[in-house]
Amino acid sequence: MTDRSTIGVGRARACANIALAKYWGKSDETLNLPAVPSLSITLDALVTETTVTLDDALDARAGDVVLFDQKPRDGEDKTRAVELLDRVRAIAGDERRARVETVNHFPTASGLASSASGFAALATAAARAYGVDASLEQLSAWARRSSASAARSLYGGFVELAAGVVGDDSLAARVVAPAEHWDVCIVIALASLKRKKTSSRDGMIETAKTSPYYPAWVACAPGYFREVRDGVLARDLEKVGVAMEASTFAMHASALAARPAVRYYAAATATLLECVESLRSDGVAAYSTMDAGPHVKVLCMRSDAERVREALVATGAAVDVRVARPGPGVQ
Ligand code: 2P0
Repeated sequence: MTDRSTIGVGRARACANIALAKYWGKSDETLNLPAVPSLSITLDALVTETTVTLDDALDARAGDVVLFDQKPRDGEDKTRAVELLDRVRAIAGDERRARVETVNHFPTASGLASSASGFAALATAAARAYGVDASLEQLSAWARRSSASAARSLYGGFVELAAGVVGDDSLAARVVAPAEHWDVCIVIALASLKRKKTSSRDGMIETAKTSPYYPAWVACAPGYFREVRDGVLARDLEKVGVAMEASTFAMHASALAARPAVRYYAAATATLLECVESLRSDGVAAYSTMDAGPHVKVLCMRSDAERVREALVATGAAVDVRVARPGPGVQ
């Protein structure tokens, strides 16, 4: 039990992350454990702020209130937020319901990893509101249970999440190198502001169930992960970039071979990918990645970021292009 007089409001700010070695597929759906190891950069430009306020006026029947950008949110997003709150309530021994207010400083549900920053911020704010003294590792494991990529957003810089062992609910992410380790940028070209049709969760579950290429993906992913990890530690952009592109396209190939196909790219995606290839033939070290959405994210050195940004803008295929740098963990 916790001391009720000192608790009630928790606030947290977390940054989204972009995976250089991708997570796609689960080894344990109940505990939400990834089937493959992944490695990401936490990004300073994609921020979610969440406040959790315990509210005595909300009884168990009224339930929690979840607001995204000041609008009430129901459905799957709310269910997953309430499940996280339920787990924190069980640990705190406190039944009170909460009001959750989340503000995303970037477009949500379009493949820009809003669930990563969202659940990292929610786990942290909820622990604070309910007076639970949790370590970063515990918060990372709670966030992972809601969204595996969220486990990585508790930490700043370059972060890994191992593949999960079935039944192990303690799996948390850990830091590979701090944000200052390497002066790289991710230039994010938004291909569309539409909400995506297939969530990552549904997309990866369908891929695992029906794609003949899923076993090949699971077999190859640890190799891409090791190459990315070694490359990050050695600050070797070419090594990381080549392995990141291989991880990206293998993940998307496994999804495309699902029945029906799980397809995230749009027409603009191909134009943006071609732009990055042509930058490379002009001698700029720039490499593409894509997540569960049509956007293209480009890894390059900070000194090349402006040139990459201008080239992506000049294609006319992006609705917005922004530059992000390795950012901090949850605050
Ligand atoms: C990643 N993605 O490593 C990969 C690459 C999208 C493509 O993690 O089911 O929202 O909630 O654990 O974490 C997005 O999936 O999925 C994701 P759940 P999540 O960043």
